[in-house]
Amino acid sequence: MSTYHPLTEQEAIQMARSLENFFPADAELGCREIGDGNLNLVFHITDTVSGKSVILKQALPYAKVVGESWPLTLDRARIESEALIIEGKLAPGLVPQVYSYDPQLALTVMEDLSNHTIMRRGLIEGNRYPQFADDISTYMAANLFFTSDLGMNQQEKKLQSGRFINPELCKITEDLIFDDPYTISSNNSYDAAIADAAQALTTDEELHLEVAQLRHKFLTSGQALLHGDLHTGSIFVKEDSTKVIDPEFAYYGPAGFDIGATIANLLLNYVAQEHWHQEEAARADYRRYLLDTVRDIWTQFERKFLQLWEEHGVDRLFNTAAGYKKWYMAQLLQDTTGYAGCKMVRRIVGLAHVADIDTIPDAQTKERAQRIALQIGTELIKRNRQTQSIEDILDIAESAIRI
Ligand code: SR1
Ligand code: MG
Repeated sequence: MSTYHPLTEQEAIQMARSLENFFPADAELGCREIGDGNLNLVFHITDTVSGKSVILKQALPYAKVVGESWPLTLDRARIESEALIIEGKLAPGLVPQVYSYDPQLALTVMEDLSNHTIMRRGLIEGNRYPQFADDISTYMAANLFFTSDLGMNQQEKKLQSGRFINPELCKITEDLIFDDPYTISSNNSYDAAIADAAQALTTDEELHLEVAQLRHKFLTSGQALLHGDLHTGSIFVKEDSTKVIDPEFAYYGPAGFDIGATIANLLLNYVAQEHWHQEEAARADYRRYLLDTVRDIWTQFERKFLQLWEEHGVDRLFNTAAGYKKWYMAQLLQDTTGYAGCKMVRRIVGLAHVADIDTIPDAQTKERAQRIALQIGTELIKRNRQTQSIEDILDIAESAIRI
C-alpha cells in the first residue's frame, strides 16, 4: 500500500489496524471519510468495541475544491505534520497529537477531536466559547514568539525556515487573497447582487496601494512560522478546550497574518448575524460577544507575547533598545488589521467562501451581510497603517452595521 494513491475507506481501516499498540486485537473498526475542507481526505476510524478512535488525514495531489485541474504538492502533508509537532511543543494541548506520518502516502495519523466542534459551525449555531480567547492567544503568542528572531536561536531559525518553504500553498494565498479580488479573475466567485461592489474593488487605487504593501510583506517577511490558514474552520472548540488543526499552509511569514485571519473570521460571523440571530437584542448581544472575543484575543496575545519576550528574548538589541518593543507591537497590530481586512474581502468575492454567510437562505439578508463584510474588510485594509489600538478595529466593525 506504500505507493501514493488516495486511500479507500477499507484501506484506511487496514492502515489503522496496523498502528502499533493502538487498537485492541478484537477491534471492530468502522470508517467514514469526513473531509469537508477544500483540499484533503479525512478518515475517521472508530472501534465500536473499545470506543477508541483516530484520524487519518491524506493529502490529495490536487485541490479538492476545484478538481484535478489544479495540481497541488503532497509535500504539504509533511509541512502540516512537522508544524503540528512544533506547535504541540510550543503550545501543549492546543493542537492534535500526531501519532505518525507516512511520506509515501502523504498521510498523517493523529488524535481524533470529534468530541470538539469546528468553531465555524459552533458560531453559526450561536454557541459561545469562554476559553477560546485565552487558548488562541496562548497558541499564537507561543508560536509566533518562539519561532521568530526574538525568541529562537537565529541560526536555527534560518534552517527551520528552509524546512517550511511552501511555494505552492503560498501561491494559493498570494493569488486568492492578494490578487484575484482586486482584478477580473476566473477564480473569483460572487453573487450577481454584489457585482457592483466586486467591480469597485478592481478600480479602487487607495485600496490597491495598501493591498500591494500587505502582499509584499506576505511575500518577503519571514517574521515567524505561521499557521498560514488560521480561520474558524481550522479550529476545533469545546467550552473548555481549543485545538488548532490544518497547518498545511505553514511557512515563515508576517505574524499579523495569523492574528488577522482569526479576527477576520470572527468578524465574518459578526456580519452573518444579520441572519443567525433574527431578534434584535439577541443579535446585538451575540455581536457584543464576538467583538469582546476579538478584543480579548489581541489584548491577551499582546500581554503574553511581551511576557515571553521579557523572559526569553534572545536578541540583545531587540531586548534593550528603548521603544523597540512598543514599535514592534504597533507594527504587528497594523499588520493584523490589514490582513484581517484582506481575509474578509477574499471570502466574499474570491474562490472559497465561508458557510457563515453562504448558507444564509434569504437573498437580501445575505446581500446585506456581504456588503457589510466588504465595507469592514476594505476599511481595515485602507486604515491598517493608522491603527493605534484594537478599539480601532472594533469601531470599524460597529460603524459598518449601523449603515
Ligand atoms: C484552493 S484552496 C482554497 C482555500 O482553502 C483553504 O482553506 C485556504 O483558505 C485556501 O485559500
Ligand atoms: Mg485547511
